[in-house]
Amino acid sequence: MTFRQISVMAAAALLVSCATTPKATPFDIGDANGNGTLSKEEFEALMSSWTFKRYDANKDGKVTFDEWKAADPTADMATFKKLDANGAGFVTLEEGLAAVRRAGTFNELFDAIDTNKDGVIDQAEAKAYGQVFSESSTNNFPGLKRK
Ligand SMILES: [Ca+2]
Ligand SMILES: [Ca+2]
Ligand SMILES: [Ca+2]
Repeated sequence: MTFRQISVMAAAALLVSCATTPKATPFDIGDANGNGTLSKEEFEALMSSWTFKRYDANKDGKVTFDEWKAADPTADMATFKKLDANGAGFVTLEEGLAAVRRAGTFNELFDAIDTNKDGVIDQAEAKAYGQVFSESSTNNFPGLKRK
C-alpha cells in the first residue's frame, strides 16, 4: 500500500465524512475507550471496519468472494479461504480484523502517522494525516500479501 493510494480519495472522502458523521469525528469513532488517543488496536479496528463496509456491497455483514473481487481486483481465492477461517463461504468483520492483526496490515501506516513514536496516535498526528481518517480512504483489505 502507498500513501498515494490513500490520498487519491482524500477530497471525496472528506465530503463523505462530513456527511455521515455530523458530530463525532472519525478520530472520536476510532477512539473506542475515549482516552483521547488511538492505540494500534483501535486504529486497526477503525480501518478494518471502514474497509469491510466498503467491500460489503449488499450490507449483510458478510463479505463474499464476489464482493471482495468487485471492490479489489487483486482478490484471490486462496487468500479468501485463509480469511474465511471457518469455511462458511463469507468473511465476517471479526475474521477480517483477526487477519489484519495477524498480518500487520496497518503497522506501517500506524508507524508513519505516529510521528513522535509514543505508540499512540493523538489528535495532532491524526490531523496531519487527515485524509487517512475518512471512510473511503482505506487501502485494500486484508493486505495478506505483505511479506
Ligand atoms: Ca483510545
Ligand atoms: Ca455482503
Ligand atoms: Ca504519537
